Amino acid sequence: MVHWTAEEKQVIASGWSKVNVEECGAEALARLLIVYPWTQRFFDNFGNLSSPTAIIGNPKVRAHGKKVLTSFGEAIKNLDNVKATYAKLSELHCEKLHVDPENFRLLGDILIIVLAAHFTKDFTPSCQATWQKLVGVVAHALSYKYH
Ligand code: HEG
Repeated sequence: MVHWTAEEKQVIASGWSKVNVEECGAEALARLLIVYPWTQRFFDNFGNLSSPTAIIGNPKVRAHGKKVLTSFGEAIKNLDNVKATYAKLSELHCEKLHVDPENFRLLGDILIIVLAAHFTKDFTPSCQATWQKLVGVVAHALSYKYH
């Protein structure tokens, strides 16, 4: 099981309290779709994704980004139990959505970039390491039910 120190828990709790889930979620998903355009194939029912401007202004991208980051918040509420928290979601992404788990890692790295930009001077190297660990744990938990 993953162990979290009191300091790591503190970094995550205080960082997360400053996150605007709607804004950061929308930004992270839009960046994923722009920087790694092949990820657009999972969202073929989202309408116009034909340019960065279209992606950033797409209300379905915004809504889904918020949904994903809200769900990320569930991992934060259940740090000692992320695998169980995401068991159903892992099954869904594997069996129904067929999302390659590599994409969880890509989104995690993008999320760190988005968070770092929002935290600015508070984003110390040890803070970075803690968020890197968290996105790794989330990606691992979401990949858990893949076979
Ligand atoms: Mg996934 C649906 C969470 C990464 C593609 N994703 C969902 C849903 C949640 C979620 C909560 C709604 C589930 C439901 O309707 O019951 N996703 C989630 C998390 C993360 C993630 C927490 C990583 C941090 N998702 C992810 C990635 C892709 C992806 C990287 C693809 C590149 N998700 C995806 C798709 C759907 C969901 C295609 C269905 C969207 C729809 O049609 O509404």
